[in-house]
Amino acid sequence: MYTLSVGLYEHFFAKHDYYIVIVGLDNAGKTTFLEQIKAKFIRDYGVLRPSKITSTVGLNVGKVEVGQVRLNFWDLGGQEDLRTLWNTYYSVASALIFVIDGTRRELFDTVSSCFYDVMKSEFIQQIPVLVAVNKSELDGAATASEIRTLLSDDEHRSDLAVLPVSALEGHNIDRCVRWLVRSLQQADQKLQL
Ligand code: G3D
Repeated sequence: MYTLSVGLYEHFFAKHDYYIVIVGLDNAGKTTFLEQIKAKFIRDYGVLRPSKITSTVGLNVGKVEVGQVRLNFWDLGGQEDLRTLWNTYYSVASALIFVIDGTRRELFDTVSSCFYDVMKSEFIQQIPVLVAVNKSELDGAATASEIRTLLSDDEHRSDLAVLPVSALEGHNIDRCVRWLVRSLQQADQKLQL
């Protein structure tokens, strides 16, 4: 009876943990993006002022709960020498967020080859991928469809989304998180079939 009660409790109330890797070139806005997620989904979270946010060196972590789901974020450093470490996280990741500075067109070739390298991973091919086109509030920022063309993404992948965001202003952050939760749950359902 005790085991049954614990089983039922876990079924209905236990949080399901997912692990989400955030990558992208240095200064794309990864840390600001994660700060906004925490600000929006953690009650009374003391958000860092943008001036206090420094570029990701090593790893920033964050944990938020959305309904029955707990999202554990790992924001990885984007400098060239740190990028080689990204794939050590892929095998345990449930989803990946690739953050792009939509205003730095001179970096788009680098972004494109970096994205290609990420997508080559057999682990990443099996999990939801969200491309966040950041700094979209600034004049001249690339649109989501421009970035789709740049990344030559596979339109047939339903678990890949490209969304314009402003991490600084919080635009579309909720939408990104809701897309992630929905995609992660759909991926789980497919595994159970
Ligand atoms: P990183 O973690 O990817 O290295 P950061 O990037 O989050 O440290 O952000 C790098 C710089 O971009 C920061 O500015 C930050 O305020 C700015 N930034 C992040 N997101 C946005 C955005 O949506 N819009 C605009 N306009 N700026 C953004 P500084 O000046 O501190 O380098």
